[in-house]
Amino acid sequence: MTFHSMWAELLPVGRSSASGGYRRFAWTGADADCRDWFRAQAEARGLTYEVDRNGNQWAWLGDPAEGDAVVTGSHLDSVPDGGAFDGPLGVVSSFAALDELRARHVKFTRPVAIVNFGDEEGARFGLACVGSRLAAGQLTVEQAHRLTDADGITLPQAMERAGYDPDTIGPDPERLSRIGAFVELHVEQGRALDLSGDRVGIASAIWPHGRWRFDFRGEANHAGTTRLVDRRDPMLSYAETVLAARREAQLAGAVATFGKISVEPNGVNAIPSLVRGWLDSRAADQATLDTVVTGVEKAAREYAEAHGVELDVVRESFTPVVEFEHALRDELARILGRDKHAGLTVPVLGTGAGHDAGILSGTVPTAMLFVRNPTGVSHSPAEYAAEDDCVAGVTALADVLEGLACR
Ligand code: HGY
Ligand code: MN
Ligand code: MN
Ligand code: MN
Repeated sequence: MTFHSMWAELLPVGRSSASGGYRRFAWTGADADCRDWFRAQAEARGLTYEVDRNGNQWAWLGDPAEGDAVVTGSHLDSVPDGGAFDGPLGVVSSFAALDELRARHVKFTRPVAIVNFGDEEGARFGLACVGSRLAAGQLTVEQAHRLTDADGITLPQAMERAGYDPDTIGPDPERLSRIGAFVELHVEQGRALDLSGDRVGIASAIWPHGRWRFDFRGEANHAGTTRLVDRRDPMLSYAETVLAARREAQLAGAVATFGKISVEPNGVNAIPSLVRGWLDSRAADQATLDTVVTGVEKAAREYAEAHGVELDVVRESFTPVVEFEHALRDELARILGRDKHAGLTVPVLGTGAGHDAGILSGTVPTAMLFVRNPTGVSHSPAEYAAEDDCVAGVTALADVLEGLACR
């Protein structure tokens, strides 16, 4: 199957006809369809298919027990109204790269695997990279059991309903110890490659990032009859906090976003009793991120007090800075530097986006390839990469796999 035909097959899965965006949330029907697709791709190629204890899917060429495997892959789930590329580009390119290597008649000297990590985006349960975090022991079983979606369904319940055994979840050091190198190909989520005029780049680092939940609690009351001075309106302190986040991020050269909010009772003619907003903040280094989040929280407390509102701030997740392994990165640069399609020097770039590769990097030598995104737009239906660039990404990934697994 060509890149194009695999891409076309996956394209309609979980796509909203209203927005054109994707809603492939972990352990839902759309996710199951993506997983079926992955399994079919593995089986069509005669690869050994397996699902690990955390629900991540693997397709093996060669014997995993040999160890020192070269693994590639990404994720198939999406954010709410996400684009087609974030995640799937890496998985589809992995299968296409393997096909290309087989067409080159290379001789593999190490086992190779393709992986689809479950619940990378955290759109349903609020925590990103659940599958890789569990495997790497960066999320405990107890924490995983407490993850709950907007309908009150817990992660184990959702897994069970999707036909997976939730009792097996937990650290998977044995499986990770078989991996000698993990390379994740991903659409770029910025415009660095477009600006440098390159189709493919190599990742240097991932910014530290996290999610914080701000609960502003006030008093529900009638929107028509309650005098302004008598109100304890949490929406006001929330709104001021959004502005403070922008200010703090701008001052620090970081980013801060309130992209999700829930309001109770959520009535057009009621002053809210609760406004819950989620802050996503990221910066190039830890100290800067701390400054931003501390600044936002301090401002939020002042606004809350001014409006007679109570505030709780909970850090829901945090991922420290990731510096990808230099030796593997240099190896990728050496391999790709030989190729005309990627130019003589391959750009090396950092990113503010989280990835399973970042989670694994503490345990396994890990690297990433980025494919040009001409607008830089991501986490939106407008996310795009040109087919020529995707095909260049496949060739680059095939070259990397050949360089690593066929020496
Ligand atoms: O960066 C993120 O928000 C997610 O991990 N993809
Ligand atoms: Mn994403
Ligand atoms: Mn992604
Ligand atoms: Mn009334």
